[in-house]
Amino acid sequence: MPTLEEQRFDELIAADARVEPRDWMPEGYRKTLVRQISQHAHSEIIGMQPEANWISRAPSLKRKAILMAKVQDEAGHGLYLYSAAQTLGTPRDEMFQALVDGTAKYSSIFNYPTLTWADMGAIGWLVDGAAICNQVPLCRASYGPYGRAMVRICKEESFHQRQGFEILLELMNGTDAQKAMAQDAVDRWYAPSLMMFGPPDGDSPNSQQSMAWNIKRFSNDDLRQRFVDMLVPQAEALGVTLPDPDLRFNEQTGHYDYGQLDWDEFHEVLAGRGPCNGQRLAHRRKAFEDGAWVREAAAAYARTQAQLEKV
Ligand code: FAQ
Repeated sequence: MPTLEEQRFDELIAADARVEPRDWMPEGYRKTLVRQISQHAHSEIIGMQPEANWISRAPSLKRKAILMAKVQDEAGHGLYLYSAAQTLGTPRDEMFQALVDGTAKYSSIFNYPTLTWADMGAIGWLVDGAAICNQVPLCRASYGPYGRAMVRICKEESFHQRQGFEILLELMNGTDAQKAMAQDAVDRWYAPSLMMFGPPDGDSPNSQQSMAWNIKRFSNDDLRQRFVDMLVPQAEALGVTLPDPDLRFNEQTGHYDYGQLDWDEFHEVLAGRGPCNGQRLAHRRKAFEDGAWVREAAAAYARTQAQLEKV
């Protein structure tokens, strides 16, 4: 016999209503949300690094200003998301520790290197494009603070995607060397961006329960398909080739069939053995240590203010 609290929670989910921080929720629901939201926050924060690599080498002042604004947006997304996760009772320090210990995950995509300026275009177009496809449905996630944070994040991601598309478009209208650079970046980022949606549905242990709780609204494969269908006409407009010989329109399904992804590579990256995993975590740890004086100064200031208020 379910308790009254359990009944109320089940009713909220059945009515597709929002669960708020003070509502009772099953422990599994809370844990799933902390896992997904903190992983998402870590992804935004670690995700600043591949692009930050090009801020000082952007080809013009305008490109530098745009790239800096984008990377700052990612910091903001990370902060909203950590705040949303904190409403579930998990302290921020604990989430940070799990990231630097390697016990918490962040998106596989941020463990690939950014070798040329065209990678800024490919990240915006493909990585932010995949992020939007995955995240627009999360605006309707049943947990209120998560869904509301996603609304603003998705608006900003949509600008990010357009700026990436525009970088590639400009390169594709340029010299042969610029065209080759754009194509090379698309060749390297395409498959990893498809893996951002997670393992195939048959190997996704969390999907079913997360969908039953209205956290995830679509399965990993459904979203991946939606992304591929969206990319094909955009690639045609850009004049780039998507690096998949098996990609073709299927008249029967009305969707593009695509080739097998290298799931061994995905699991290697998740296990910490991707091209940049070590570098990304070392950099995050160092940034935290370098910021110690700011935290100490802020705490000292807060103490002084509190004492002044007493007198
Ligand atoms: N990378 O059972 P499922 C961005 C893990 S966008 C690493 O299918 P779930 C914007 C998964 O956590 C990127 N790990 O899991 C940006 C689970 O492990 P666990 C971030 C992955 O949660 C753009 C295990 O595999 N976006 O940052 C990945 O139901 C440009 C089994 O998988 C989000 O996080 C992966 N790709 O579905 C920033 C969106 N895929 O936890 C800077 C929110 C799966 O049991 C520059 N998250 N795993 O140990 C989600 O929608 C979901 O969590 C999925 C995974 C779809 C990622």
